[in-house]
Amino acid sequence: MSTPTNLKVSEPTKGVLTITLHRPEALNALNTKLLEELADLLDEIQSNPEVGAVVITGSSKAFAAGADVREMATLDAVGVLRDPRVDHWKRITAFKKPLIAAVNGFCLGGGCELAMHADIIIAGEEAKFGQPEIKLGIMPGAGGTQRLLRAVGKSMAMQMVLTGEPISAQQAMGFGLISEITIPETTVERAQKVAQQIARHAPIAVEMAKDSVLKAFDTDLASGLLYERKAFTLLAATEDRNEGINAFIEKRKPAFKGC
Ligand code: CO8
Repeated sequence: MSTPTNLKVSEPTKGVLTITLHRPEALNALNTKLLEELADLLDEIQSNPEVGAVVITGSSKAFAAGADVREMATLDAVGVLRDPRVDHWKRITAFKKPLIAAVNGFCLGGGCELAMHADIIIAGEEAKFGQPEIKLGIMPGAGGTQRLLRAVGKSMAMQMVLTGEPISAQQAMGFGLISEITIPETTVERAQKVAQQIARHAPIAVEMAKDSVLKAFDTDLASGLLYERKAFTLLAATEDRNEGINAFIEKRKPAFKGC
């Protein structure tokens, strides 16, 4: 993969890789190039055993202010239909390792949709979450009507999507869109701490646990419980499961190997 120009990527530290969206001139607006670089990077990380979890963040002013409106203005209906970003979003959705969004500042439109692709969102107290597309005569197109509804419920999702007005980090916390509020200076650090905690666990168990929780979004309870049970049973075939249980019994720290 060539070096990304719209992302800053850390070396893995304690099993955690940090990706920083970097288009300061456009408040990290998600253009095709940025999304392609992100999707390529996540594809690559997928098979890197040194990475147990990923933190994605932006700047103190903006996590991301949405899709790139200037680029969108160049697309007609066929252009939107054939938009390569649809495939990039699919690849981001398919990422199997835990993804934690550390959000400060504006988190709008496609930016909010990207944050909602994360498994956990931790936000600074000044963060603003919104789906302002309606003000542009369009609507959310990368999951904003679906994932937002599942995160905050019908009434608040409708209010955000139909008025285009953002909500504060405190409101986002109250509605369950995010899991923690921090002071802005410590948002990334806190997300990295949570990611490190996750990255210490058995990788296959983490992957299956994430997969099972996500299954709840698109299945009924009985099917979800069956799915969970099968994943739980499969884990019994891993060496890490024996290691985890034996380490507990022997009162020592487990040494997981990812198999
Ligand atoms: N796209 C392109 N450029 C942007 C964007 C954007 N989304 N947001 C900000 N910028 C640029 C501005 O144009 C400006 O550039 P310049 O200095 O060259 O004029 C620079 O970033 C700084 O922005 P502002 O001067 O506007 O900064 P303010 O602090 O005054 O305002 C706001 C910040 C409130 C965030 C304001 O910039 C704003 O309203 N931005 C647009 C927000 C928006 O409407 N987002 C939704 C976009 S549509 C979308 O996300 C649809 C997703 C569908 C995905 C489907 C994929 C298949």
